[in-house]
Amino acid sequence: MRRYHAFDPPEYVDWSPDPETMLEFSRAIERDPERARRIADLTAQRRLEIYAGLLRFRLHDIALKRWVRQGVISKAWLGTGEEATTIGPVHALERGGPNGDVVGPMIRNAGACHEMGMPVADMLRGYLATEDSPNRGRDLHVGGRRYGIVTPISMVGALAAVIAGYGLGFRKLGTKRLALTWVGDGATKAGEVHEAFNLAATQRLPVIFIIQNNQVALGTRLEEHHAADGFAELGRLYGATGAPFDGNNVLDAYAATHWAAEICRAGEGPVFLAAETFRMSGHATHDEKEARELFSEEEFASWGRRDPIGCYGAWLVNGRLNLETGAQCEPGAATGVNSAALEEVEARVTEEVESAAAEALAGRARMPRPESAVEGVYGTWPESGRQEKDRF
Ligand SMILES: Cc1ncc(C[n+]2csc(CCOP(=O)(O)OP(=O)(O)O)c2C)c(N)n1
Ligand SMILES: [Mg+2]
Repeated sequence: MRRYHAFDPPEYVDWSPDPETMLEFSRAIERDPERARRIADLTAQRRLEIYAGLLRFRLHDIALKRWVRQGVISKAWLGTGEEATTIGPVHALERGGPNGDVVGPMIRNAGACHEMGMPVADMLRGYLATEDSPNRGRDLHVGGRRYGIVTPISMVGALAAVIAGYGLGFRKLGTKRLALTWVGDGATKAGEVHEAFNLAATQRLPVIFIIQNNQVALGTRLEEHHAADGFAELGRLYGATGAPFDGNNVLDAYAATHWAAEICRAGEGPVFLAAETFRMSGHATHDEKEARELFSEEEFASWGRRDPIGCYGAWLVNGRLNLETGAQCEPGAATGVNSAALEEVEARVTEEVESAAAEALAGRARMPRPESAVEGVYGTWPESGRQEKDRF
């Protein structure tokens, strides 16, 4: 992927595949035969779609960061370095719009929105708070039922209970649909998250909870708010199924979620997946300096070597699959062809995100009418004219 010196984490600016890290990447996807089988089944096209998803997420974040620098918006919450924890799982779901699986993304999981089908322009409009933004300027958290995305609110932990509710609804309706959300390491400490976990476990709901351990909650390091050894045991402690995955390895994330979805659809949910990853920037764009002081240079360097886009791209380029023909080959034999395939994807996604940013900015002058703040809320529903399809 092209580097953006002004926006990328410094560790990525000069990134090249580290042999030891790439070995770990391969081991992670070969370790479990169940997961290895699911990855082997991914066609060349689906592998490229996953790559496009990772790029779209990072480029969306870069577009926001550029707007912050230009003074268009005051700050932005980014998922830099954590993209695989969002993109892999979404690609393992049945994405059927209003009739498919449902996701509840937190702000760190913005990439789930575009991979569920929401146009990037709409996501960016959410930040601009314009009249044409998905929630008409109310909040930068966006979603849409037509895409199967529950619009989050900023209170961390609240979504876990809503997603358990979706699971209960799907069960009662007798569908095979499932609901998935991400719970940050910090958010696991919110009381309602425990209630959601317990309800889902006791009712065996079709829900996947991904504990996204990025080692930090705002300015608090993991060990200051969490005394246990990680989150891998969490599912078992609630009497449910659980497993860890490598949060920087998009294929491991995909395979673990694909496996979990099967369990949920068989009526044996919920599944708790524990992802280990790292926040390569600040909590948002305002505290990058403080975030750099919270962890050592070595910690940033070590996680930087595991950049999810760099690693997956390098794995694809030197892999056993010719991405143009879909044919198996000797590792590295299709290097040139595969590089060209990735470059083509990147050119397309870059153009998509750049056009989306321009499109969103074009609506900047149209801010919502102040009176509209009381429309479309409980007290005035449904007189405000919103359609049933927009309702959550
Ligand atoms: C109930 C609640 N308390 C506090 C906050 C302020 N806050 C926003 S994000 C955050 C940290 C969340 O940490 P974590 O769950 O690990 O998610 P991360 O930001 O690391 O992705 C806090 C304390 C909030 N939004 N909601
Ligand atoms: Mg965190």
